[in-house]
Amino acid sequence: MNSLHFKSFENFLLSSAIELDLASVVKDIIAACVDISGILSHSTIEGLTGSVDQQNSSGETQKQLDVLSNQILKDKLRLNKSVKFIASEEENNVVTAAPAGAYAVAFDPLDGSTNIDVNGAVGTIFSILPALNDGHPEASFLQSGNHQLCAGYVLYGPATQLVITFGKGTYIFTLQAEANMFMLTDAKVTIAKQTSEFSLNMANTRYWKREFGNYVQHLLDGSGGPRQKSYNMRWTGAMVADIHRVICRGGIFLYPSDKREKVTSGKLRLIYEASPMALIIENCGGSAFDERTSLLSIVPTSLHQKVPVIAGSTNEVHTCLNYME
Ligand code: P6P
Repeated sequence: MNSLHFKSFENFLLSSAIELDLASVVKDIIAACVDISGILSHSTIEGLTGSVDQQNSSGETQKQLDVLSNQILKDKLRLNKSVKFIASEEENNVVTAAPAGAYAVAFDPLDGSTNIDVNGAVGTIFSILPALNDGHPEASFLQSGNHQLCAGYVLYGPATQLVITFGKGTYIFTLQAEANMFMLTDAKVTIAKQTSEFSLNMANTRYWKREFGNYVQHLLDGSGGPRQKSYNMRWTGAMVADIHRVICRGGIFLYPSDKREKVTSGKLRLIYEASPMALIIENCGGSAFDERTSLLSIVPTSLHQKVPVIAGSTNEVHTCLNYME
């Protein structure tokens, strides 16, 4: 095993010359995620699973652990003098923190939380943008995804893993709990250009636009022709777990817009899910689009804007986009 595998996240930050204040914000996010990981591991015993009697801005019933994870991240970041604004999928409005802070942090505190009750994979997705000093606090989050200084997620699976990019490649670290350290386990990850695995909720077939249905038929027919290949399908119900599989072994993740009233612009949130995942994926040589535009170029118009997501192995993403034209 080469020396990379024993490089901690701490010395990765030092050797990558990440600006110290930005590094402190990332370390606080990750410290909060380690706390969340610990709570998840005994949530069933402590009766922390199940829902609370309230909904988030997207009209989704909140889980106890959505609320708790959100609070842990907010409490940690409010203490960091470099964090000016905080936005969360679980908060209606921007939380103002340190007035002189240079950064705006957005996160989905517990993506895929419906998996909690069945001990499925869930994760925290985060995005760090430069804080803008003019205008309304929301303005800092209405910047296109290519303005992100850092994006990452922590996947709470059999292992707790951190996947992160600062715009110069994507890296995977694995938590060594006894040492309370994240150790580098994959440097400069690369997504295969081709794939034979797609990630899609097939139960929505009747709601899809015709063009998207034609693309899915292409997948089910095995792409026909002399290159006949059959596709496999995986869908976990947590974007963070499905995207992680795509990053690790290739694939295409698909959540299109459809005819349902709440999904006419897609289901996934641009600021908290799509933009950070797009930065991570593009830094692995993959592609990330809505149904026609690069996700990183989309300027959000509201805090909880939703977008379609077609992301992963570049060749398959462009095959899908060709059907959508
Ligand atoms: P569906 C979780 O609620 C989420 O936002 C993503 O993590 C996940 O990919 C998607 O929704 C699952 O949606 O419609 O299959 O339940």
